[in-house]
Amino acid sequence: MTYIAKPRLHHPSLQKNAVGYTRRDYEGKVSTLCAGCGHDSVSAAIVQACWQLDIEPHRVAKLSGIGCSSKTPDYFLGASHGFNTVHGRMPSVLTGANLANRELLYLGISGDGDSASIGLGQFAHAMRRGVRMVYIVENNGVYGLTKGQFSATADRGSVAKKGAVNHDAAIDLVGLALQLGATYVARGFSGDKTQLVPLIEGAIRHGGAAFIDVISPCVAFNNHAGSTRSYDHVREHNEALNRIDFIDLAAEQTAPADAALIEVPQHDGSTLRLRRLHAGYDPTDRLAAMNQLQTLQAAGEIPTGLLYLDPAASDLHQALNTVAAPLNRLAEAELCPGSALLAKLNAQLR
Ligand SMILES: Cc1ncc(C[n+]2csc(CCOP(=O)(O)OP(=O)(O)O)c2C)c(N)n1
Ligand code: SF4
Ligand SMILES: [Mg+2]
Repeated sequence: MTYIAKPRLHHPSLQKNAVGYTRRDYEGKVSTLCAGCGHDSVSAAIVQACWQLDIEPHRVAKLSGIGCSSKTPDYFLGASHGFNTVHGRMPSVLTGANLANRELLYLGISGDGDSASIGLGQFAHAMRRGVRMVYIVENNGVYGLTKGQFSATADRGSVAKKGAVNHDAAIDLVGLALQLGATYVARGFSGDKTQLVPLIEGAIRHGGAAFIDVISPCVAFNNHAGSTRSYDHVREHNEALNRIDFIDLAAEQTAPADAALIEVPQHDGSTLRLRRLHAGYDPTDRLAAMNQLQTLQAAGEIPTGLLYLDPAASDLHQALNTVAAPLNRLAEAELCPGSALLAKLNAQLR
């Protein structure tokens, strides 16, 4: 047996959400990750967010690549659709699935090795195309599964467990996502679930490419002094720019009286209310976000929170003007244009 199934029985009095599911219905198998691995906290945050947002588990598709992080979809949403791709190829498989059926919620789970090394091109194109999904990178600065080599997101000067120093410049996935046109960009920390759960909820409600970089320490290979991805280092340098206070689904809103609150409307009529923790930070200004990020990171800080949100976000389906119905629901007459139309199309290309 390569996994441990969780007992299905649970207490009949467990609280149910609006669609009739308990929190336990959103769990998966028992995790086989190291005790204390940050990735398990990210799984717990996904469970919490989906339960709170009343998402039916069978309406979710979770896709991943290869790595400890990419194993985690087995540990949450056991009743959802799942696909474990080749290393670094999650974004293209997710793009295809999304184009075939836009009615599902797509969760792309990846690691810093999976997305910043072998899958960097895939990551970039999914962001620039605006594939509607929640793309989470569980970022620990190492290849956890293959025993702790530095990944491409490791900071220059960061020290490995056995003393080697990383001399390469780090790839900042948040900076890249911003530059590539992602319309929801956030950074969380697996050690701060209060911040992370609303960030995931906001991403689920978002109408375009949502990217969340979650600093998720690897306790086996990158949690020592000198590492910039250890629990201690991240706690000490975490600079939260804002907090999502709540996501309100009602269309009618009254303006908040508190100047520290900012309200950002989402494409579906919901509103996301943010509590400003950094004076003057405007999360709807892409250039300002890029500037602020660079400034804080140069000072050794780790900016977290909702870094950027485009309220007018659109997605790949809108760009391609695709049919709304899932392809498997189309009948032959809709799928086959007929020989007359085909001849006309061919004539246009001659
Ligand atoms: C094509 C291919 N190349 C290399 C590997 C070896 N490999 C497996 S996981 C991994 C890196 C995983 O790192 P990351 O995505 O950061 O996940 P983590 O384990 O740290 O969560 C590598 C290089 C592989 N499985 N497939
Ligand atoms: S090796 Fe690291 S990333 Fe993998 S399960 Fe253990 S702590 Fe987590
Ligand atoms: Mg990693």
